[in-house]
Amino acid sequence: MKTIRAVCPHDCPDTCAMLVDVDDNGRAVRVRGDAGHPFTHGGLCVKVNHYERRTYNPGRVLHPMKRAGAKGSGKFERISWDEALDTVAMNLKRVAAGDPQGILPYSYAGTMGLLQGSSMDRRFFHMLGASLLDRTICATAGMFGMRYTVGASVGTNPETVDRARFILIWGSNMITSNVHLWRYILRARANGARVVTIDPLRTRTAEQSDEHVPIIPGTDGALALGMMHVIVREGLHDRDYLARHTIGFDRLEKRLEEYPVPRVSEITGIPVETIERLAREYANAKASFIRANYGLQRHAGGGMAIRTIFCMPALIGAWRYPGGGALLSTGGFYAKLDFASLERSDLIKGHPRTINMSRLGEALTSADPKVRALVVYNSNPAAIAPNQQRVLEGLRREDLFTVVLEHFQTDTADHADIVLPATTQLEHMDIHKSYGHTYVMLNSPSILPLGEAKPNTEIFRLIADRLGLVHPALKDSDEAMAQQALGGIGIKLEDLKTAGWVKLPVADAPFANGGFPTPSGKCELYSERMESIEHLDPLPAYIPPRENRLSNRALAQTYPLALISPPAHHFLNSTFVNLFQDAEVGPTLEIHPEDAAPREIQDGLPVRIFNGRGDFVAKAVVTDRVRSGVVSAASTWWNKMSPGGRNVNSTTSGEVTDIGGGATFYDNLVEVRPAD
Ligand SMILES: Nc1nc2c(c(=O)[nH]1)N[C@H]1C(S)=C(S)[C@@H](COP(=O)(O)OP(=O)(O)OC[C@H]3O[C@@H](n4cnc5c(=O)[nH]c(N)nc54)[C@H](O)[C@@H]3O)O[C@H]1N2
Ligand SMILES: Nc1nc2c(c(=O)[nH]1)N[C@H]1C(S)=C(S)[C@@H](COP(=O)(O)OP(=O)(O)OC[C@H]3O[C@@H](n4cnc5c(=O)[nH]c(N)nc54)[C@H](O)[C@@H]3O)O[C@H]1N2
Ligand code: SF4
Ligand SMILES: [Mo]
Repeated sequence: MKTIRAVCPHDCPDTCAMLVDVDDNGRAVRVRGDAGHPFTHGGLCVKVNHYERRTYNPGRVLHPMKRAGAKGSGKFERISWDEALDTVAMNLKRVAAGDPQGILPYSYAGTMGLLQGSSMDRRFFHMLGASLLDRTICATAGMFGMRYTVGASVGTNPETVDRARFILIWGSNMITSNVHLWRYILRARANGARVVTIDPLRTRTAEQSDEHVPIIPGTDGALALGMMHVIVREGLHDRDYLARHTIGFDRLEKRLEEYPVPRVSEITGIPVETIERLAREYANAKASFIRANYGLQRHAGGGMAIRTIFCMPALIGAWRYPGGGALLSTGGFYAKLDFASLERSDLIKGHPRTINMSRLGEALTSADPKVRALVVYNSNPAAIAPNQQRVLEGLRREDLFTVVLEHFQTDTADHADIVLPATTQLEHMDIHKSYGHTYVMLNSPSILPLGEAKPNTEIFRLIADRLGLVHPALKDSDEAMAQQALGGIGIKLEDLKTAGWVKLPVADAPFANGGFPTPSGKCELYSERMESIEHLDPLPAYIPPRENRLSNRALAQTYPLALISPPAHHFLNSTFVNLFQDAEVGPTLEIHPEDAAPREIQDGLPVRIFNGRGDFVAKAVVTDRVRSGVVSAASTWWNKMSPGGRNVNSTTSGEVTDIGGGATFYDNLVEVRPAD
């Protein structure tokens, strides 16, 4: 028996350190958390606790396959790697001969490993001159919101959160989607901090908080402005911090006059007294911590909302204290990793266009020049992309050649011409950054690849070779690429192999004395770049959802309910749906009794959820866990495991956020009826 150090690869802020026990036959028999890791402390979540079962699952795709039925039918037959590579190379060559921009790579964070996620794949597509992909599906609105305000995806050092004195969990279901931070929250609470959760749903996290504030989706920016209004009106702001470390307070002060509390109460659906009390508690505690998460930026004004919330810690000087401040992502602390060497954008051939992944439906059905070949890896767009009707219409095009690199036969793989078997984290090496802590981590392979599976990196090396592309960068081994990336922060791969992880130098209160990574070095309450680059208001402002009872009254008359679709506890986006479908009670729609009664909707019976874009069917759960006027469908189910073969993304919009071109999954009005 031996034990190998590994890392959970999934798209989750926690990036857990794992240990894999391998028996003498080379079989992984157990996966567990590594108790030595300073942030993840040895716990894994329910999804990954038995990770070996995912790797050895009988449903794994272990051989190359070609389509043997209509697109979407899921009928395939096994072929050799040789035939698969020849077919892929021939088709990519054919498309590239016309216009290489007709080739579209489509990937996201199925694995967050830097090698299997964004190394050889990028080099390959760059050298081909393929269309570039703007990876916006999750986080770009908030990322740009932070960038214009505090300079980058940086914030509170997560390991100091236990020292916070007041905690706002803002649009985060932490116990489901970021459970390792919860331990720090509990310690802070044991030390006297109050914990308040702002969420339209009474989630597991809201339930365990001291207070739950149910907000109307997409109105968080207004709440932040209202709270800042109260803070300034009552003189609770930190004049010294503002003078030294921010720009534009005088202008912000004027702006805040436009957000008196009654107006904010009308927009957010939160009582005036609650807003005033929260503002005072937040400001008086000084070492106040805001855990913002991505839920609240999946709306038309998502970038501005995050920007507005990130103005709050500077207003009260919370950055002065360990545990104070705000956190959405720690990703920006890794800026010195050498991404340029990994991805080699210097190799880009010509001047290819960029396609926004959140608009895949549009790209596949109306881009000019046409998308003629699609290569999907680390993602399942047939299930997770918005505007699903358009996406599926595109994926079914007979003149589109689609390759999917996968572990499982997903909805997207069902639409492939060629499916290629990819290795899982136990079968390949990788290096990792995190968006919830500050360690660089190494995943060593613990077992040999199963069947004929190969790492993404190797698959792209092989395709490049078949295409006759010649460049030393296309020959680099995984180890060589890891070393190139680590070079930027002066870490040796060998040292990482010994230690397992290396902590980045992040101070306990990184912005106690300013030093924000903005052009001015200050927290930019007034952002010239918002105006010059984005042509948006340089000051925080409330940008309402596109689909909301106040901002679009006409639409709200036909489709009165705001539908959100946050992560299900046992799924990770659409990963694990085929393994844990029984742990969730089938696709559900949570609806408040006051909304259910007039529609004669009964608990446990199927309902049809619809709007102008499409519809899907789910089982009604009549509950006051969701605020009235809001309905919630835990996500993201595979279409083929959903009644009618469609999931919630049949109703979500392909419109994008104010900044960052992000998806607006939760900006979505619908109507609900009992299903026949
Ligand atoms: N178990 C599990 N963990 C996950 C994931 C998963 O699918 N399953 N997904 C991973 C990924 S990719 C990501 S990006 C993160 C996402 O992590 P989060 O950002 O935490 O996830 P969301 O569910 O999008 O948003 C969290 C909460 O926001 C609430 N919410 C929705 N709209 C609004 C709003 O307008 N305002 C406010 N205040 N709250 C709102 C939802 O009800 C939900 O409870 O989690 C990661 N971790
Ligand atoms: N309605 C609604 N839709 C949503 C969301 C929502 O909250 N509501 N959340 C959105 C968010 S935040 C995100 S991040 C996206 C996520 O959407 P995706 O990035 O598509 O994530 P997953 O659905 O988890 O699919 C990842 C796929 O990658 C595969 N994979 C994993 N590792 C590897 C590997 O090493 N090699 C290869 N070739 N494949 C691998 C997995 O098997 C899995 O099928 O979904 C978005 N869609
Ligand atoms: S999904 Fe998140 S919490 Fe679960 S093991 Fe992976 S990193 Fe840890
Ligand atoms: Mo995400």
